[in-house]
Amino acid sequence: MERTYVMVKPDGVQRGLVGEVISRIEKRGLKISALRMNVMSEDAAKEHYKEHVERPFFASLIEYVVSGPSVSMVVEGKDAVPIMRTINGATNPVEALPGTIRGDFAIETGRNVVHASDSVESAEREIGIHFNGSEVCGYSRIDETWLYE
Ligand code: IDP
Ligand code: MG
Repeated sequence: MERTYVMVKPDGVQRGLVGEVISRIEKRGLKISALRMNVMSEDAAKEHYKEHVERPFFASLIEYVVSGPSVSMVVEGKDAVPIMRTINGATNPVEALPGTIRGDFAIETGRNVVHASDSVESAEREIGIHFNGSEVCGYSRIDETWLYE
């Protein structure tokens, strides 16, 4: 099983899309093993996006992601990392296919509603920034025997 870090960004919270995002994750069959709403600290945001520190959009990205409450999740399942990236759609919503979150609900890259880790290594790093081990619940979904062969 893989784990990934998923965030409904502040625009997604303000636009009432938390339930929509969670619903897509749950219906796909992925397991939510941690869930929290908070205003991300600037330190956590800078650590989270540190690969982009040299990019021209870094300051506005940090400002955006700490601008209001966001919802953080740990999402688990077989191939959870690539499946969540596919659920979210392309970074630039112009290129995101209909049926993806960004393809259905976003217009601009700088307001693209959701985040999901881009690799297993990034996922473990990001989960470590945003959650304590004790906040992550280990349990089985009752439908797992019907999700996995
Ligand atoms: P990802 O979120 O699909 O992994 P990244 O390239 O890692 O995409 O970029 C992280 C986030 O930074 C994007 O989701 C978006 O919010 C923001 N971002 C990336 N490129 C731009 C840009 O050119 N302008 C404004 N914001 C950007
Ligand atoms: Mg990324």
